[in-house]
Amino acid sequence: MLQKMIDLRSDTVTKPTPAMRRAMAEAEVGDDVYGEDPTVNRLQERAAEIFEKEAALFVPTGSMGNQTAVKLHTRPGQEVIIEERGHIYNFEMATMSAFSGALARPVHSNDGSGILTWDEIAGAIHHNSAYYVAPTGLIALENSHNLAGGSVLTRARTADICARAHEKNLPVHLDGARIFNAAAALGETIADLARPADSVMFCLSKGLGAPVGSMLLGERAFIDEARIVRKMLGGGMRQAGVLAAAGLVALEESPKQLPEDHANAKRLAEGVAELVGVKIDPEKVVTNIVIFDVAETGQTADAICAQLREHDILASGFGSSIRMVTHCDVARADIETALSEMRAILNH
Ligand code: TLP
Repeated sequence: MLQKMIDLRSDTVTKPTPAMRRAMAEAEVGDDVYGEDPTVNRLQERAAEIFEKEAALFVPTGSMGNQTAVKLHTRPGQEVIIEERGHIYNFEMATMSAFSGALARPVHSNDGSGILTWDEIAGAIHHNSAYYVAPTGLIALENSHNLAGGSVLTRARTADICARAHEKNLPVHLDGARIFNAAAALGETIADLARPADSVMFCLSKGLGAPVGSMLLGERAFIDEARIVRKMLGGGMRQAGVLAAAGLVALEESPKQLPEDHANAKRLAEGVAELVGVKIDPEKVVTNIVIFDVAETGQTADAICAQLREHDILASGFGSSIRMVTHCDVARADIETALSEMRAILNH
C-alpha cells in the first residue's frame, strides 16, 4: 500500500476540502477583469468586512499582493524598512527593486523574535535631510513572522508602530500571510490586528487551506489603484470565481482549525527540543511554524531532510535550520510519527 506522505514543508501544501471542491464546482462566475465575477466580488466584500477595511482585492499570490502594495506606497529611489528575515525582502525575487525601484533597508531585531520595536525601526528611518541618503517610503511588517518561527506581532505593538509611523507621514504595509494564525494565537480579532496598518495582505492558500489566492486590503482608492497594478503584473484573472469560491469556504470554515495546528506545532517543538544537538525553545512556538537549528547534531539540515524523505516525511532545510509547518492535512498522529523518525535519525 502506498504510504501517505507527511508533508511539513509548508502550510501551502494543503489540498482543498470536499466543501471547497463543491463550492468551486458550483461557483457562479463572470469576467473579473470587467469586475463581473460575482463570487470574486463576494469574497472581496467578505474579506473587507472581516478586516474592517474599505475594500479588498483578490490576487493570485501573496507575493503579488505584497509587491502591489510596495509599488503603490513607494516611489523609485525610496527605501522599505523591514525586519532582516522578512518575506518581502528575502523570498520575493527582489521584486521591490525590479518592479518598484525600491531598496530594502533590513533591520535586525535585537531580541531575535523578528518583531521590531519602534526604536529599532526609528533608527533606520531616513528623512530627506541629506541629499545623498535615500528617503524611507514604507515600513513593512509581517504577522506572523515566517522565518522567525511564526512569532506574533501583538495588537499593541502594531498600533504603536503604525501610530508613530503615521506621525512621520510614513505608510505601513502588513504582510499578514498568516494573520489568522496570529489572531488565533493572540486571542485577538483580525480587524484589531489589521486596523492600524494602511494596507494588509493575507493568504487564503496557507493556514486557511484554500488551493490558491490571497487578498490585499486597504482604503477604496488604494484598492482601485491596486487593481491596475495587479493587471500590470499579469494578475488580472477571468472566471476567477472558481478559485474565490474555495477562498470563501476557507474564510468561514478554516479559522477554527488553527488552534489544533498550533497545538500540534507546540508538541512537535517540545519533541524535537529533546533531540541531541537540536536547538529550539518550544516556549517561543506559538503558531504553526517550527524552526530548529541542527548545527550541533553532526549532520546538515539537508542530510536530515533527505533521510526524513526516505521515511515519507517532508521538511524544509534553511541553512543550518529545519522548518516544519503544521496545517489541516497533518494530524497529531503524524506529528508523533515525524518525531519518532527524527529520534531514529538523530539519537543513535
Ligand atoms: N511563504 C512560503 C515560501 O515563500 C517561503 C512558505 O512556504 O512559507 N508572506 C509570507 C510571510 C509568506 O510566508 C509567503 C509564502 C508569502 C508572503 C508569499 O505568498 P505566495 O507564496 O502566495 O506568493
